Amino acid sequence: MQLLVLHGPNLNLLGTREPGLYGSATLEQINAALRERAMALGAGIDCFQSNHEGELVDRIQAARGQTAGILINAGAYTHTSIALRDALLAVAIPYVELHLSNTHARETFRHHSVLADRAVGVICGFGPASYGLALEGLVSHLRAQV
Ligand code: CA2
Repeated sequence: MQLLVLHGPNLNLLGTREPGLYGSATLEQINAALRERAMALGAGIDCFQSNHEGELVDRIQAARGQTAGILINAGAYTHTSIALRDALLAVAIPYVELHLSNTHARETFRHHSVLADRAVGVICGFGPASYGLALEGLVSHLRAQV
């Protein structure tokens, strides 16, 4: 089972700033932990981060036929990007939306997601552990489909 992990804008800065909000793990550390956990679950993962909306759209399009499921922390694009929503719906690959912070406990503009209503599920607020929880949820959802 091959999965895609997408990280949106500014998440390349993880571990360098705002540890109180986003934790102290770097993106590399998060990806490494996720890769191990995925392997233990019998899945492989491909991780991709971009600060550019179009690059994320391109990566989603390239996943068609290659990827059973997507984990996505779209960062601030979560709240704004109809382009990412359209791409996810176009490829029709099941996805789980996740966030490090509890977006509902923050500014009101972070309360709405343009991706959430079509996601398999949404995880937020557990820091770097959100990624592992989202992975477990996605894998068990995909296993239940077959
Ligand atoms: O909590 C999350 O995971 C977010 O997706 C993070 C986004 C934010 O816009 C979303 O509302 C919630 C921001 C990512 C910024 O990442 C940084 C990492 C380290 C230092 C500064 C920013």
